[in-house]
Amino acid sequence: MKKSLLNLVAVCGFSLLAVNAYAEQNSTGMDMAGMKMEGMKMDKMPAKTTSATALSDGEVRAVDKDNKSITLKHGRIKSSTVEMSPMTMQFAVKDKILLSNVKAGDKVKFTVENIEGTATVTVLSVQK
Ligand SMILES: [Cu+2]
Repeated sequence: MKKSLLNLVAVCGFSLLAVNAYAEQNSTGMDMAGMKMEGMKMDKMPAKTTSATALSDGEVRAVDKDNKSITLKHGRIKSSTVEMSPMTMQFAVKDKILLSNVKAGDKVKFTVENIEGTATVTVLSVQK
């Protein structure tokens, strides 16, 4: 019993990586045709695959362009690699250019991914 559960987890993990890689190349995202689904419960999949590109809400508290970081009061985060409850914290920013149009007080939509162990903002857009 336990062993088959472990196998299932391993298969799911690998499949998610494959889907993410595919999505980045094509942006069609949900093409599951090539995946082997036997022995896998479908209700395990939707939450993770659909959240891969989901944006989180945040409010900017501070911007530090020199250190490529931003402090956000953020809502719930659920990206493909990061899950977090609402809090205020500092994030690394993948590219300095993301900070060029943003300032403290702005409302933003953003995505955070785990890049080499650091929660890093990869997408950031200011809400008007
Ligand atoms: Cu947080």
